[in-house]
Amino acid sequence: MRTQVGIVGAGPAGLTLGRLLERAGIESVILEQRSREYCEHRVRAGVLEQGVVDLLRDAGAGERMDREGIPHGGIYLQFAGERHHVPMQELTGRGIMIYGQTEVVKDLIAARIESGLPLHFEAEDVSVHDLDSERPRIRWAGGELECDVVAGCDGFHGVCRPSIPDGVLHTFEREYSFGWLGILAQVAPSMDELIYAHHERGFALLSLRSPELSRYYVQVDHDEDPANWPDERIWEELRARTSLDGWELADGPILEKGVTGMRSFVAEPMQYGRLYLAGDAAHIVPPTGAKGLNLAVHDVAVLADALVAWFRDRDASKLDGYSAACLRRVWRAEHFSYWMTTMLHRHGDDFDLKLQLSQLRYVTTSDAAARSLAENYTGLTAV
Ligand code: RFL
Ligand code: PHB
Repeated sequence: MRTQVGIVGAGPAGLTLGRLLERAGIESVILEQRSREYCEHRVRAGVLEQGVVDLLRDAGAGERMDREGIPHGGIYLQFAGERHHVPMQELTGRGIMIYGQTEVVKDLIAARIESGLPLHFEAEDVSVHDLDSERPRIRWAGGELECDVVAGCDGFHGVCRPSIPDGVLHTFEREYSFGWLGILAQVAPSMDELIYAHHERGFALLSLRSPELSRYYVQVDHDEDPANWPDERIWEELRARTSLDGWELADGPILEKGVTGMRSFVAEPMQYGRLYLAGDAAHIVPPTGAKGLNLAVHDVAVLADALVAWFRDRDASKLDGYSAACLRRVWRAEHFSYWMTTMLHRHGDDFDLKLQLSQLRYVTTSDAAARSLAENYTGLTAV
């Protein structure tokens, strides 16, 4: 078997890349180790930047998103017993769309299957070879694929990044001592926009998936066992961290529960020979800035554009500059995510606490500071 672009991983990065290449008339094969069912139900991100919304629309994958997604023009920051609105749309002219990653993935899988293009689920023992040659190959239990280019879209724990020889990559990393316990609950969200709450008991985030489904998080230790959190304890803790006079969170049946650790990570460069890394395979951000999925889509937009120049015009300059072009946005998102994370979570000592409160006060009283948060959150147009 051979193809132009062999794509490892059917997450947002791999599926979006496949779609963009299809629109440009470039062949690809996607290999995914998990089942379709698993990929479509892995609960993760929920916030799409304006630019990602536009890109999905342009790629012909935005129809259901436009019907069922919920546009938001702002967020709330809550601290010291006060809730402040950050009017992002007003400050920047841009907003966000609430539409689950699970739904983006379902739409892209359905579009690919409708186009009759190759997408192999449950591909076992995937490995990549001859990356520094002109004919890199992907092998798996079901066969071998000869490619012009391999796209490593296989997430943080994938096989592509570790296949790059020692000494090529420079990695940058920060681990955090805390994580998030996240729940998906069958209850109408109690708020009209997301609430990021700073509290002495720890951070809480109130988000949603639809008018009937809420997605809530509380800060816990990074290795916390979800078994320590019966439903009643979760609701009590969410209430303790988010209640205000005259406002209380409504509860309902919990459908899903899980703990996620947090990490910042970047591998540079994001390419080696004919292998190009995209999304979580190359970088991780803590989820507080809602940037992970958005960065993954931005990477593959840059990669698709570079591949078009190369396949159509034999112009390699954009492919050669792929990593540098992506890393500017990646590092901006790394800083923003780190900043949001350290501003909002309980960590450090009383000095840290005082700095957090001062920063939160500044962001909610200065237009300039609020605009800076808003333009990063909704997605910078020029980085
Ligand atoms: P993915 O989604 O991890 O997809 C990688 C795919 O590769 C497959 N794979 C392999 N396939 C073949 N062979 C192998 N050896 C393979 N190894 C792995 C995997 O099965 C998988 O299908 O990476 P991708 O495409 O780069 O997408 C990245 C995003 O998924 C991630 O950044 C976001 O979910 C992060 N994130 C958020 N991002 C946002 O933009 N906004 C948010 O609101 C947001 N909230 C979140 C988040 C991540 C979270 N968790 C669970 C980490 C909230 C949470 C709780
Ligand atoms: C989510 O809805 O899952 C979500 C929203 C905002 C974040 C992270 C996760 O910052």
